[in-house]
Amino acid sequence: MGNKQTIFTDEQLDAYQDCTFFTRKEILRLHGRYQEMAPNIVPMDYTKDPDVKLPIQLIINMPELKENPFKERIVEAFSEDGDGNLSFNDFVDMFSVLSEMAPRELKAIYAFKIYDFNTDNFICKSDLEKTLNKLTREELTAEEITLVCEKVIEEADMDGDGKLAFADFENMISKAPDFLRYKNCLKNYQMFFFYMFCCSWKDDGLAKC
Ligand SMILES: [Ca+2]
Ligand SMILES: [Ca+2]
Repeated sequence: MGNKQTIFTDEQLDAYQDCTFFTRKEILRLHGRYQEMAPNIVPMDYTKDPDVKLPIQLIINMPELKENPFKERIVEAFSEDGDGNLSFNDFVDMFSVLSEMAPRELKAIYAFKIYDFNTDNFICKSDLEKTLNKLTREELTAEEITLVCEKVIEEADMDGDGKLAFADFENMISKAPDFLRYKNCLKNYQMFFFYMFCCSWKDDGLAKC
């Protein structure tokens, strides 16, 4: 008695453990971080599943995301309401996918969502241009960006419809296992793809949470 946590029921913690890569202790720690961002909104008692969401502006200022050029897209990809607001469940899912324990296949699914800026389930030329502009912090000229994007689509588009479905994207990533050796080689378009993929995830959430 006395030191038993009362934030979640045992069943809730078991469910979080089953659906994420976290231990009970890590879930409680994440609740602490979620709560401290907005102590007036987030209750200490989650046993009755309170309907609480934190706005994207609070989340993107977390140290794990602050420097990431895709921070808004990352948060939006995990926001169930689609507006970028995160419930505690969304918040836990996001950190779980960002963690080192999450398999590459799962990260790939979310990376695809992140780069699909206009959310039409394809990565098209305009999505790639936005991605490349963010990655290179606008160091490339418009012509260079267009050239790289055309090359990437040409190489990765297996069914020839001019845009990349998830299968194209996944295939491209799987062809580039030695990414680290080629990190700075933007001329190698396959590597560029994997570079894109890794860039969103390079700050692993769990280590710092
Ligand atoms: Ca798209
Ligand atoms: Ca295609």
